[in-house]
Amino acid sequence: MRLFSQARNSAGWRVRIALHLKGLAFEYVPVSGLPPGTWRELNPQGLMPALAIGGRIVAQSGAILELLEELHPAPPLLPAAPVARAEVRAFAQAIAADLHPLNNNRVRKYLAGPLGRSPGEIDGWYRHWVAAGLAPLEETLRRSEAGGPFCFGPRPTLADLHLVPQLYNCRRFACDLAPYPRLVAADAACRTVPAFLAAAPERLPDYSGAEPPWAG
Ligand SMILES: N[C@@H](CCC(=O)N[C@@H](CS)C(=O)NCC(=O)O)C(=O)O
Repeated sequence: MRLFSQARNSAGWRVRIALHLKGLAFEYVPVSGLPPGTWRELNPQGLMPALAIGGRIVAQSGAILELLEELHPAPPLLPAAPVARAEVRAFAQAIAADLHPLNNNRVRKYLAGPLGRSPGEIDGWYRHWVAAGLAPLEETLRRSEAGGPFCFGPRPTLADLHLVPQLYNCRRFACDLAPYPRLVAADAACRTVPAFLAAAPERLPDYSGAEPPWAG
Protein backbone atom coordinates (compact mmCIF):
# COMPACT_ATOMS: atom_id res chain seq x y z
CA MET A 1 0.00 0.00 0.00
CA ARG A 2 1.08 3.55 -0.70
CA LEU A 3 -0.38 6.49 1.17
CA PHE A 4 -0.32 9.78 -0.72
CA SER A 5 -0.52 12.66 1.70
CA GLN A 6 1.36 15.48 3.40
CA ALA A 7 2.87 15.67 6.86
CA ARG A 8 0.25 18.03 8.30
CA ASN A 9 -2.67 16.81 6.20
CA SER A 10 -5.31 16.13 8.89
CA ALA A 11 -7.30 13.63 6.87
CA GLY A 12 -4.13 11.73 5.96
CA TRP A 13 -3.05 11.72 9.59
CA ARG A 14 -6.26 9.80 10.49
CA VAL A 15 -5.28 7.11 8.01
CA ARG A 16 -1.65 6.97 9.20
CA ILE A 17 -2.83 6.32 12.75
CA ALA A 18 -5.10 3.50 11.56
CA LEU A 19 -2.28 1.92 9.53
CA HIS A 20 0.06 2.03 12.53
CA LEU A 21 -2.59 0.79 14.98
CA LYS A 22 -3.28 -2.18 12.74
CA GLY A 23 0.44 -2.80 12.22
CA LEU A 24 0.19 -2.52 8.43
CA ALA A 25 3.23 -1.80 6.29
CA PHE A 26 2.84 1.11 3.88
CA GLU A 27 4.93 3.46 1.81
CA TYR A 28 4.37 7.13 2.55
CA VAL A 29 4.44 9.32 -0.57
CA PRO A 30 4.50 13.11 -0.01
CA VAL A 31 2.26 14.67 -2.65
CA SER A 32 4.46 17.79 -2.70
CA GLY A 33 7.29 15.69 -4.16
CA LEU A 34 5.29 14.48 -7.18
CA PRO A 35 5.95 15.95 -10.64
CA PRO A 36 3.48 18.72 -11.58
CA GLY A 37 0.11 17.41 -12.77
CA THR A 38 0.73 13.87 -11.49
CA TRP A 39 -1.47 14.17 -8.42
CA ARG A 40 -4.70 15.05 -10.25
CA GLU A 41 -3.90 12.38 -12.78
CA LEU A 42 -3.67 9.81 -9.96
CA ASN A 43 -6.55 11.11 -7.87
CA PRO A 44 -9.27 13.04 -9.69
CA GLN A 45 -10.67 14.27 -6.35
CA GLY A 46 -7.38 16.11 -5.86
CA LEU A 47 -7.52 16.20 -2.05
CA MET A 48 -5.26 14.31 0.31
CA PRO A 49 -5.06 11.53 1.28
CA ALA A 50 -5.43 8.74 -1.24
CA LEU A 51 -4.41 5.14 -0.81
CA ALA A 52 -2.94 3.08 -3.64
CA ILE A 53 -3.95 -0.53 -3.13
CA GLY A 54 -4.21 -3.45 -5.54
CA GLY A 55 -3.40 -1.20 -8.49
CA ARG A 56 -6.29 1.17 -7.67
CA ILE A 57 -6.56 4.52 -5.92
CA VAL A 58 -9.00 5.11 -3.08
CA ALA A 59 -9.74 8.73 -2.09
CA GLN A 60 -11.42 10.09 1.07
CA SER A 61 -10.07 9.24 4.51
CA GLY A 62 -13.45 7.83 5.62
CA ALA A 63 -13.54 5.41 2.71
CA ILE A 64 -9.93 4.40 3.31
CA LEU A 65 -10.55 3.84 7.03
CA GLU A 66 -13.57 1.65 6.30
CA LEU A 67 -11.55 -0.30 3.75
CA LEU A 68 -8.73 -0.91 6.23
CA GLU A 69 -11.25 -1.98 8.87
CA GLU A 70 -12.86 -4.44 6.45
CA LEU A 71 -9.56 -5.87 5.23
CA HIS A 72 -7.84 -5.91 8.62
CA PRO A 73 -10.46 -6.04 11.38
CA ALA A 74 -7.94 -6.45 14.22
CA PRO A 75 -7.45 -4.41 16.25
CA PRO A 76 -10.87 -2.88 15.63
CA LEU A 77 -11.37 0.87 15.22
CA LEU A 78 -14.97 0.57 16.41
CA PRO A 79 -16.58 -0.99 19.48
CA ALA A 80 -18.55 -4.23 19.09
CA ALA A 81 -22.12 -3.12 19.88
CA PRO A 82 -24.04 -1.52 16.98
CA VAL A 83 -25.26 1.57 18.84
CA ALA A 84 -21.82 2.15 20.35
CA ARG A 85 -20.35 1.85 16.84
CA ALA A 86 -22.83 4.41 15.57
CA GLU A 87 -21.91 6.79 18.40
CA VAL A 88 -18.23 6.56 17.52
CA ARG A 89 -19.02 7.15 13.84
CA ALA A 90 -21.21 10.12 14.73
CA PHE A 91 -18.31 11.70 16.65
CA ALA A 92 -15.86 11.06 13.81
CA GLN A 93 -18.25 12.38 11.16
CA ALA A 94 -18.93 15.56 13.11
CA ILE A 95 -15.23 16.33 12.64
CA ALA A 96 -14.75 14.91 9.13
CA ALA A 97 -18.00 16.11 7.57
CA ASP A 98 -19.00 19.23 9.54
CA LEU A 99 -16.00 20.87 11.19
CA HIS A 100 -12.90 20.11 9.11
CA PRO A 101 -14.33 21.07 5.67
CA LEU A 102 -15.10 24.60 6.86
CA ASN A 103 -11.62 25.22 8.17
CA ASN A 104 -9.32 23.48 5.77
CA ASN A 105 -6.65 25.16 3.73
CA ARG A 106 -8.53 25.68 0.50
CA VAL A 107 -11.44 27.37 2.30
CA ARG A 108 -9.09 29.71 4.17
CA LYS A 109 -7.24 30.46 0.91
CA TYR A 110 -10.52 31.33 -0.79
CA LEU A 111 -11.52 33.61 2.07
CA ALA A 112 -8.14 35.35 1.84
CA GLY A 113 -7.93 35.48 -1.97
CA PRO A 114 -11.16 35.89 -3.96
CA LEU A 115 -13.16 37.10 -0.95
CA GLY A 116 -10.39 39.42 0.27
CA ARG A 117 -10.88 38.70 3.97
CA SER A 118 -8.20 39.83 6.43
CA PRO A 119 -6.12 37.41 8.55
CA GLY A 120 -8.12 38.54 11.61
CA GLU A 121 -11.43 37.76 9.92
CA ILE A 122 -10.17 34.37 8.79
CA ASP A 123 -8.96 33.57 12.32
CA GLY A 124 -12.42 34.57 13.56
CA TRP A 125 -14.02 32.26 10.99
CA TYR A 126 -11.75 29.42 12.05
CA ARG A 127 -12.41 29.86 15.77
CA HIS A 128 -16.15 30.25 15.27
CA TRP A 129 -16.43 26.89 13.53
CA VAL A 130 -14.07 25.20 15.98
CA ALA A 131 -16.21 26.30 18.90
CA ALA A 132 -19.40 25.28 17.07
CA GLY A 133 -17.84 21.87 16.37
CA LEU A 134 -15.97 21.04 19.56
CA ALA A 135 -18.48 22.13 22.21
CA PRO A 136 -21.05 19.46 21.22
CA LEU A 137 -18.33 16.83 21.08
CA GLU A 138 -17.13 17.74 24.58
CA GLU A 139 -20.71 17.42 25.80
CA THR A 140 -21.10 14.10 23.98
CA LEU A 141 -18.11 12.64 25.80
CA ARG A 142 -19.19 14.16 29.11
CA ARG A 143 -22.51 12.30 28.80
CA SER A 144 -21.05 9.09 27.42
CA GLU A 145 -21.02 6.03 29.65
CA ALA A 146 -18.02 4.61 27.81
CA GLY A 147 -15.59 6.63 29.97
CA GLY A 148 -11.92 7.31 29.24
CA PRO A 149 -9.10 7.60 28.87
CA PHE A 150 -9.82 7.66 25.13
CA CYS A 151 -12.89 9.25 23.56
CA PHE A 152 -15.01 6.15 23.99
CA GLY A 153 -13.46 3.89 26.58
CA PRO A 154 -10.22 2.05 27.18
CA ARG A 155 -9.13 1.66 23.54
CA PRO A 156 -8.66 4.22 20.76
CA THR A 157 -11.41 4.27 18.15
CA LEU A 158 -12.19 6.18 14.96
CA ALA A 159 -13.20 9.04 17.24
CA ASP A 160 -9.63 9.45 18.54
CA LEU A 161 -8.19 9.16 15.02
CA HIS A 162 -10.27 12.17 14.04
CA LEU A 163 -9.80 14.13 17.25
CA VAL A 164 -5.99 14.16 17.35
CA PRO A 165 -5.37 15.93 13.99
CA GLN A 166 -8.26 18.30 14.65
CA LEU A 167 -6.87 19.44 18.02
CA TYR A 168 -3.40 19.77 16.49
CA ASN A 169 -4.90 22.11 13.93
CA CYS A 170 -6.75 24.05 16.60
CA ARG A 171 -3.50 24.57 18.48
CA ARG A 172 -1.79 25.76 15.27
CA PHE A 173 -4.42 28.46 15.05
CA ALA A 174 -4.19 29.31 18.77
CA CYS A 175 -7.74 28.24 19.63
CA ASP A 176 -8.59 28.16 23.32
CA LEU A 177 -9.04 24.50 24.23
CA ALA A 178 -9.76 25.14 27.92
CA PRO A 179 -13.53 24.62 27.44
CA TYR A 180 -12.88 21.05 26.22
CA PRO A 181 -11.09 19.18 29.05
CA ARG A 182 -12.46 15.78 28.05
CA LEU A 183 -11.29 16.20 24.45
CA VAL A 184 -7.87 17.41 25.59
CA ALA A 185 -7.60 14.42 27.97
CA ALA A 186 -8.39 11.96 25.16
CA ASP A 187 -5.76 13.65 22.97
CA ALA A 188 -3.24 13.30 25.82
CA ALA A 189 -4.11 9.61 26.21
CA CYS A 190 -3.38 9.12 22.51
CA ARG A 191 0.14 10.47 23.05
CA THR A 192 0.88 7.41 25.17
CA VAL A 193 0.10 5.00 22.31
CA PRO A 194 3.08 4.05 20.12
CA ALA A 195 0.93 3.92 16.94
CA PHE A 196 -0.20 7.51 17.47
CA LEU A 197 3.38 8.61 18.14
CA ALA A 198 4.60 6.83 14.99
CA ALA A 199 1.95 8.65 12.92
CA ALA A 200 2.88 12.15 14.14
CA PRO A 201 3.63 14.75 11.44
CA GLU A 202 7.20 15.29 12.59
CA ARG A 203 8.01 11.66 11.84
CA LEU A 204 7.53 12.30 8.12
CA PRO A 205 10.16 13.32 5.56
CA ASP A 206 8.15 16.33 4.30
CA TYR A 207 7.57 17.82 7.76
CA SER A 208 8.87 21.34 8.14
CA GLY A 209 9.12 22.00 11.83
CA ALA A 210 7.32 25.28 12.30
CA GLU A 211 5.30 24.01 15.28
CA PRO A 212 6.27 22.14 18.42
CA PRO A 213 6.27 18.42 17.65
CA TRP A 214 3.06 16.55 18.48
CA ALA A 215 4.86 13.45 19.74
CA GLY A 216 7.30 15.67 21.64
N1 LIG B 1 -13.08 14.66 3.07
C1 LIG B 1 -11.69 14.53 2.69
C2 LIG B 1 -10.97 15.80 3.07
C3 LIG B 1 -9.64 15.87 2.43
C4 LIG B 1 -9.02 17.25 2.59
O1 LIG B 1 -9.68 18.27 2.79
N2 LIG B 1 -7.70 17.28 2.51
C5 LIG B 1 -7.02 18.53 2.57
C6 LIG B 1 -5.96 18.51 3.62
S1 LIG B 1 -6.50 18.00 5.19
C7 LIG B 1 -6.35 18.81 1.25
O2 LIG B 1 -6.06 17.90 0.50
N3 LIG B 1 -6.08 20.06 0.98
C8 LIG B 1 -5.39 20.45 -0.21
C9 LIG B 1 -6.10 21.56 -0.89
O3 LIG B 1 -7.03 22.08 -0.32
O4 LIG B 1 -5.70 21.88 -2.01
C10 LIG B 1 -11.07 13.33 3.41
O5 LIG B 1 -11.51 13.02 4.51
O6 LIG B 1 -10.16 12.70 2.85
